[in-house]
Amino acid sequence: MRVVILGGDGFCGWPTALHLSEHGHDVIIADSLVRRRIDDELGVRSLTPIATIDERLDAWRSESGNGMDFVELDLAHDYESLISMLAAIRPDCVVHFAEQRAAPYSMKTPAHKRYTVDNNINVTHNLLAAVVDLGLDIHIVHLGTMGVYGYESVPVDLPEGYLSVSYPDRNGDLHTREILYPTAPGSVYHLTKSMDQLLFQFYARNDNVRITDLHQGIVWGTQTDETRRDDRLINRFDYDGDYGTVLNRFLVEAAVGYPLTVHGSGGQTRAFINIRDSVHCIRLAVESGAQVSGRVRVMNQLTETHRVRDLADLVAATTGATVGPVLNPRAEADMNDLEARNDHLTELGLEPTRLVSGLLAESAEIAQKYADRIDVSRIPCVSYWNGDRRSAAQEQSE
Ligand code: NAD
Ligand code: USQ
Repeated sequence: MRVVILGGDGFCGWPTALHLSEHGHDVIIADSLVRRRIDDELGVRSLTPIATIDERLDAWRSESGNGMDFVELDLAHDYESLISMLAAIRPDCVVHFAEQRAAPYSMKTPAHKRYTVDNNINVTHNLLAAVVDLGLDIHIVHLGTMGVYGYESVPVDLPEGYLSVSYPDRNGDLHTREILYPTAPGSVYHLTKSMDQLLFQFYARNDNVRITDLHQGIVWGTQTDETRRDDRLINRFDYDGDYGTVLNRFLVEAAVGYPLTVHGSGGQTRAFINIRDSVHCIRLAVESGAQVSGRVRVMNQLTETHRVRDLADLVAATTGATVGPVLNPRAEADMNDLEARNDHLTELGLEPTRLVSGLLAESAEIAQKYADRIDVSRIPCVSYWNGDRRSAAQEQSE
């Protein structure tokens, strides 16, 4: 298939581009490289030394014999170039990763909130409008998040996108219908993913656009079979207080002897998936596009759920690190349970890689290998969800 990857220079997009190319697909990457500029804004760099996009593409060409084209464009603001690109390529599938994806970054200041909404909603809507504008019959695969469901403990396994609801009419007769699962986003970033869902629902109904929305959990790890093949193909690894996600942060913290930063009680339960499973799931979604028609196909993309403090204990046991709870900068429940269905991807062939698989040790080794690139001053998370959280942090430091 001919596949355009929006955001194909990022943490999930780059290994996915390589994986799809390795599996015989003709891949074109579109990216504004804004994520690299955000590193500059924050004064941080990936733990792993990532090559420039040109070096990455050259390395893949010489390593695999497969070329991938690259188009640099701001998908949120350059609609005409998006139209020209899609009209010229006429892809079978577009995989959409191109959003500002860090919850702490989205909560830093009003400017960061506004950037996140402007960027994420515009990219998604520009893509949908362009597909209809050009009359393309293509499949869109979007990377959404498990966070759209929220983290209230519920007595059921979270379904895949839809909830069956029964309600009485004025005569007392019950009616049942399926609705989008009510969203409960925990950050401005997660809010944009909730809004994306409505855009998808509208365009699927109104214009028969074929869409798969992957509700992905927290991705951990860094390398895949393809990114390991040459140092210039190495994937990025974020560990700073804005972009680093919890398990990868704990591994980096362990590598430099920094107490593992468990937020609050650590009773938060979240969904996880290794980067290798993530790229495999996206390939399964792309290759099963013919199954999608009518309403948006929603698939939960996770392999396991864990409590944050259990992860800290696991990393401590694997590496000898200490655990050092910090005041939670986020406004979130201290404790929640979480179970979710992932039947769609399991039926398509997902074989889950569990945390106990040995890959945790591999990721810990990568953190150790590049420990001299770690700037410990960038580890604390100093993005506060609201005034109360900021005041609590200030009081504690006085
Ligand atoms: P990332 O920030 O590493 O990559 C995003 C890429 O999109 C970057 O290369 C960036 O330059 C590009 N981009 C952003 N806005 C753009 C624009 N306006 N025009 C062109 N390019 C633009 O993020 P990631 O971790 O690879 O996440 C990719 C997607 O997967 C996101 O939508 C995210 O919400 C979702 N996701 C990520 C995780 C995770 O743990 N990393 C988990 C669940 C879902
Ligand atoms: N946490 C800690 N210590 C840390 C960092 C985080 O205890 O040092 C806690 C947070 O308070 C939160 C949990 O760990 O309770 C998860 O935080 P995270 O930063 O690992 O993940 P999150 O902010 O939810 O975002 C990440 C990705 C996002 C994706 C989401 C999937 O950045 O793009 O959508 O995971 S999900 O969590 O399923 O919504």
